[in-house]
This record gives sequence, structure tokens and C-alpha cells, in this order.
Amino acid sequence: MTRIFSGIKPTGHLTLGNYLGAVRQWVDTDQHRAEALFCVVDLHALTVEHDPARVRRLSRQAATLLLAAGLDPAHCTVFVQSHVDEHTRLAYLLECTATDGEMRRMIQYKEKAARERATGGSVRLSLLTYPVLMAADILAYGADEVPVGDDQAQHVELTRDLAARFNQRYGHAFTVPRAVLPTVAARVMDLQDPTSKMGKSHAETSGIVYLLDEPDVVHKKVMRAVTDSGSEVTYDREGQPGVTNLLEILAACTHRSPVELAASYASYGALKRDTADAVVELLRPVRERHARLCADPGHVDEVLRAGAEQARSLARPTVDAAYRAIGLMPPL
Ligand code: AQP
Repeated sequence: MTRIFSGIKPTGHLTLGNYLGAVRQWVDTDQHRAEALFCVVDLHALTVEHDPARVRRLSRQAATLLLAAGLDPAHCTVFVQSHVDEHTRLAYLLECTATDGEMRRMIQYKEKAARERATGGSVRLSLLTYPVLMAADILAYGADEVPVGDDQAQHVELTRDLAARFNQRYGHAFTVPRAVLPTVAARVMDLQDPTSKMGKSHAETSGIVYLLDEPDVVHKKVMRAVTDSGSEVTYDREGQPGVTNLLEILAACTHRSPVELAASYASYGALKRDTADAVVELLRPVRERHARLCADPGHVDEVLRAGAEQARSLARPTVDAAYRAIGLMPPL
């Protein structure tokens, strides 16, 4: 059976980008067609300046939101990365096969390191090695597929390289996985800056729709979205990035084609109104289920405890075998 692994980082409140780019396909298809594991990758949240209490709070919120979005523990495994030691155990072995040049080429590293430096911060070593830990997350489970948004595709490519290199040097230890991207909304852009990705950790929040935003807040953010000069509604990422972003969001919400939608709008105002309504309707059940789950924290705890146990039992044999393959002596 196909195995799927994917994760979400508790660096902020989950956004519409996270939902359309990743979580929705985990819920709608992945958990039903494969053996699927979904992880709150909390160790990755420590790669940038962080507040410990906030990371803890956001980790729980992310797990709760994944369940609210529709992940069903009867169909998939939901857990927290730091609860399963195999991730960091394997990351070290992979660090011994990766090069610093490979790490420095990663686009997310370059962008995030530049952001840290611009705000006077220093760049943590873990930000540089983050893609290796992500590779370990995936390879520990022998995942065949990794459903992600477009921004993570380069990291999955690196994971493939590391797996193939390890297999070639030390004997077959890992499945070489492949990224699976959604066909629409693989990169949802910031509503106020449609040339940059909607990211949950960004400081400027007016262009970001969060999954738990109230309907009136969603309306306000979408209606104030930056559109382009001109008045025609055209699906053109280069020429009309703002309008194209709205078309992609509306298309993803309504399961229609963005090109077809573009032809049915004569004004930006109508497009914005319909997009706002569609997003509100899309998120309504998630917000309602989230409120119910918050009233029953014991249930979330139990899901995460059982999830970690299941994840550990799947990862340990693969990671132990990799330790032997690379030349480490078994414990006596
Ligand atoms: N804007 C986006 N459009 C489509 N997909 C997106 N994803 C993230 N942003 C968008 C996808 O969501 C999944 C979880 O992402 P993550 O938490 O692992 O980290 P990220 O990719 O770095 O997401 P963020 O929200 O931008 O976080 P910060 O601001 O901390 O960097 C991934 O599959 C991702 O592709």
C-alpha cells in the first residue's frame, strides 16, 4: 500500500495557503487512499527566533486544526514530531551524507536567513540543516509520496537525492519519495503582496487569511486584496498576480477552473465578493469543529499519544537498519 507522509510547522496560525496547498488534499483524498501519516513538525519551529510557550500552544492548535479540518485517526496517523525520537536520530545520519553547499542552495533558507538578518537576528544553524531534518521526517517512514505546496517541492527533491545517495553508498535503506502538488492553489499568495507567498509566520497579517478568522475578518481581508491596474479579469500570473491569486483561491474553493472563472467576471468587485463568500463557506465547518474539539482536549491528547506510538513503531526498524548500514555498532 502506498505510504504518505506530510507535516505542518507550528510557526504561526494555520493559513488558507496551508489549507489549500496541503491540508485539504490530506483530508479529502490522501487519508482514504493510502497509509498516511501527518505530523506537527514542532522541531522545525525552533529554527527561527521563537517563544517556547507560543510554540507549545501553536503545536496543540495545529494538531487540533488538522482534526478539525477532517483528518480522521481511524484513517490516518496524526502525531507531534518531537514525540518520536527517530526523526532526530535519522537526521544526524543524513547530515553525514549531505553537503553544506546543498543546504545553502535551498530557496527557503536563503529567504528566511535574509529575513532574520534584516531584523537584526542571527541565523540558527538549524535553519540551514532544516531540510535534512525534513528528509529524515519523510525517509523514516518509507513514504512513497509527500503531498506539499509548491514551496516545499525543493526540499522533497533534496530528500530524494539524499535517499538515493545513501542507498547507493550503504545499501538499500530508504524508499525514494516523490512530491505531490495540488493542481490549483499550490502557492497561495499574500492578499496584500501577491508576489510573495501567504506565510503563517509573516509579521504583516492583513494579507493573510487564517483558518480561524471570523467571517467578517475574512470578508474584509479579501475585499481589501490588492488587485492590478486595469479592470479586466484575466488569469495571468505575471501580468495580473493579484487577480490571478483570487481566481486560484476561488477555483480551489469551488472546484472549478481558474481560466473558466476568469471569463465569467467583468469586475474585480464581484470576483472579490464571491471569493470572500467561498472562503467563508470553506472554513466554516473547520472553525465549528475546532470549537468542539477545544471543548474536549482529552480527545486530542489521546489521538496524539496513540499517533506517536504508531509512528514510532513504523519508524524504528527503518532508522535502526540505517544505523547498521552506515557502519554503527549495534547496542550490546
Ligand atoms: N501559501 C501557500 N500556498 C500553498 N501551500 C502552502 N503551504 C504553506 N504555505 C502555502 C504548504 O503548507 C504545508 C505546511 O507548511 P509548513 O508549515 O511546513 O511550512 P511552510 O511551507 O514554510 O509554510 P508557511 O505557512 O509559509 O510557514 P512559515 O511562514 O513559517 O514559513 C506545506 O506543504 C506547504 O507547502
